[in-house]
Amino acid sequence: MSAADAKAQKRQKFEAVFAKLRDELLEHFAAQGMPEDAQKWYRRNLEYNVPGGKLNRGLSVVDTVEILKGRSLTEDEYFKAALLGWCVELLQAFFLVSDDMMDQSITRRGQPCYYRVENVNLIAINDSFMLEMAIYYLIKSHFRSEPCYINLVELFLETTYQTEIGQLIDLITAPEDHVDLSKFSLQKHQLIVIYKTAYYSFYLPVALAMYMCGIPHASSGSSGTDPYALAKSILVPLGEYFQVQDDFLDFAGTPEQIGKVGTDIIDNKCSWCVNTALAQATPAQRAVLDANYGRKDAQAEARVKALYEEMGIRGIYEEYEEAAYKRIMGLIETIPETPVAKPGEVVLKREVFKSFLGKIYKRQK
Ligand code: DMA
Ligand code: MG
Ligand code: MG
Ligand code: MG
Repeated sequence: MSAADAKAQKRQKFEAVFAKLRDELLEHFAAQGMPEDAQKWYRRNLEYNVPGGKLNRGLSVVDTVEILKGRSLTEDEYFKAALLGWCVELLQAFFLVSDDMMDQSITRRGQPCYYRVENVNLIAINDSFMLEMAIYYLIKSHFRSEPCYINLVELFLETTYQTEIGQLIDLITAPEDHVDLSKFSLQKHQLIVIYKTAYYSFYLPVALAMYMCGIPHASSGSSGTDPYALAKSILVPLGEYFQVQDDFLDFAGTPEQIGKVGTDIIDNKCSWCVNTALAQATPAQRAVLDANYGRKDAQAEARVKALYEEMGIRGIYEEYEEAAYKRIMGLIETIPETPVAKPGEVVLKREVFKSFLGKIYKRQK
């Protein structure tokens, strides 16, 4: 079987679990006497917003459990890992439905943003809450009696809080009515992207897999580093790199390629692109940015894009990508190549992080 076929098969198997979880949620909903139209509405919410993405985050939970256990999973183990993967996708769906409203975006995954669907509008706010709470319903329903249950719940809650903090600083650094580029910096950008993206997209899937495999935290007083802290120290920089890619693709990707229309320039976002341009703009180039960035005007947006091209943002991005790849590889290589484990003990492996890095390196969507 070709690598592409294997990938498609993996995705199909994972998607089959979504159908089961969706039905479980809908059955519970119907069993509470909810009317037919509400059942239809909830089904559309789930189907429109949860399954249509790249599924990188969700599949990573399954991949990580497989790598950590070092063998193929039993049917029950696969189902549980996939369930946690879909919970990450539910969390992502909750964030994206609300993010698209706040960013006033047009399309997502090649279709209209959910809030722009006929008759949805502001009901999308409550629908996003329901996507979020489906996570806790499913985890309770399948993990309630397992020792990792409370760890899973606390991790989802903590990660959600971090992401919301990130969304807050992303939004207030980009006021709609007042453009002040002197408030931006690459340092501020780093803080925003770590909170709004890195924790939920990278640390969360791996830490869920680690908890499911029963990896303990280092007991206080023991000399070894906490494996969760070690994972975070690699996955947060990886997530930062991923969001720089997202910012670059917002400018350089076509809607056909990325499935969404970039809005960062019009939205006055503290993006990697504008910070990189600001860092080396001549006074004349700075004046162009001051006059055109963050305006609700397609011509001003085009002027900023032309300036990015003129300043060679594409080339600077390529250099950034090479450097980020090398730096993260270096972090990964601090993990011992052949970790020592007692029989039956599950420990972190380089491959967990290498597989993640391999999935996003030079991504075009
Ligand atoms: C991504 O921010 C962060 C979250 C929590 C969705 P973004 O607005 O850059 O994402 P996108 O480009 O997908 O709208
Ligand atoms: Mg957005
Ligand atoms: Mg946003
Ligand atoms: Mg973006």
